[in-house]
Amino acid sequence: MKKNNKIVYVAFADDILHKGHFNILKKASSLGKVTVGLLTDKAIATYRTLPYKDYKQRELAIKNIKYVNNVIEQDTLDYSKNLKSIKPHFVVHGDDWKKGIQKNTRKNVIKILKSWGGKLIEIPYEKNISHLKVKEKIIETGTTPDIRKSKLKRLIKAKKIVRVLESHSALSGLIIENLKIINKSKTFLEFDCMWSSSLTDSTLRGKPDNQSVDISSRIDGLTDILEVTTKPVIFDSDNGGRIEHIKYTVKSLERSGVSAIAIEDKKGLKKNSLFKNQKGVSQDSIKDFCNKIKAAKNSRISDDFMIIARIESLILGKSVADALSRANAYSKAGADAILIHSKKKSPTEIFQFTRQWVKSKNFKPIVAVPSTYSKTTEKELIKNGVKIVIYANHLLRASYPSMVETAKTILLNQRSSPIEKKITPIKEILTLIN
Ligand code: SPV
Ligand code: MG
Repeated sequence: MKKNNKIVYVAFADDILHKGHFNILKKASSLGKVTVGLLTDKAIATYRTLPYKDYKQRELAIKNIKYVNNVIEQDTLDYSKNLKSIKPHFVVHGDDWKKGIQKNTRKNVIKILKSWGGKLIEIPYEKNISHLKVKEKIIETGTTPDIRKSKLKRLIKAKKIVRVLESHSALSGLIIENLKIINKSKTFLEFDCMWSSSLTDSTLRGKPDNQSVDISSRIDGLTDILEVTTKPVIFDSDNGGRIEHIKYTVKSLERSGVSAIAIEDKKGLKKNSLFKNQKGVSQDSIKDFCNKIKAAKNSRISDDFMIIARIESLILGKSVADALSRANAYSKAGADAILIHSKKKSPTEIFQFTRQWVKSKNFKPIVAVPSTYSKTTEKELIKNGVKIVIYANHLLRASYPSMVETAKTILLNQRSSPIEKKITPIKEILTLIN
């Protein structure tokens, strides 16, 4: 067979292209006709953070490279399906995957290619440019509000469950942005998104969680977080305030690049939902709350911005049936997702709700906040139909005992050296913020 009739396969995930990528594609094209298997968001989410650009934008860029003849979807990190379907003579890849999370993928590619005499060609990876360095640059440069905003919908499509952690400060935002773990079973783990919590925003300012901290101060605080991160944000707006003001809140949030607003169906002076005593707190009527949802929906500029309707029926001792009838109504009014809250230690009532809600013709993705039923695993949440899990207050709660212990230790010892081993070295702090 002439060189040009040979089939060459290259899998691709990145969006910020550099010399290393072009070296691979050039080599591939010198061997024959190049088909690029472009990894979908779903495939990428299994081993690293979603790229900056979505599939369609990445496809457009790759299709227009002169070394590429054809682009097809690769929907898993594993190459098997595409390789078996196009039976390439060659697969070309950088040699950087010999180690790390793609090690087994590589072994499998070699094994499959062997069954029809295909070969893996590896190119020495461009050492000066790596994906991580590119990612660092992106954080340094920042992201755009539109790109950040669209990420939540992409994550909902790409992931089994979207993992959200509370951020109340730029520093806590940086932890969420940077923490990446590969566990013992070689699964890539990270938080996908941040929760801007009314409870922790209030606690940070030493005020009760009853809207004493106004929306403007909360958005100011959020700006600090947005300045040093690229991950999406869900904003807890309590009950969204007066219907007349909702459009300004939605517009401010959307302009900042927030992906979703959560609005709860309570009225009057609010109390935190986890307070045992909910006396004096009442739930909005279905009709009035649907009008609020419609007002929020009509104020958003792009479809990427999501309205999350939060149902407080179970918090207020009402039935699962009440919650379900509200979910149906809120969904029809335009809610893009339903947050069902509970303050029970067990997830029983939440799962009674979710198991019925997934069957509804008005179904929208489910958000859960397992603060009290914290023994429940993500696996159980996924099994019961939950799409977004919010760990709503944990970073703030973690910092408090540590600050108290440090203050006490200095006071008791009248010097600071006894606490030094337990707190972050100054050098590490300086590296973090430089
Ligand atoms: C928050 O984090 O502010 C919430 C969740 O609204 S909860 O505290 O459970 O009400
Ligand atoms: Mg709240």
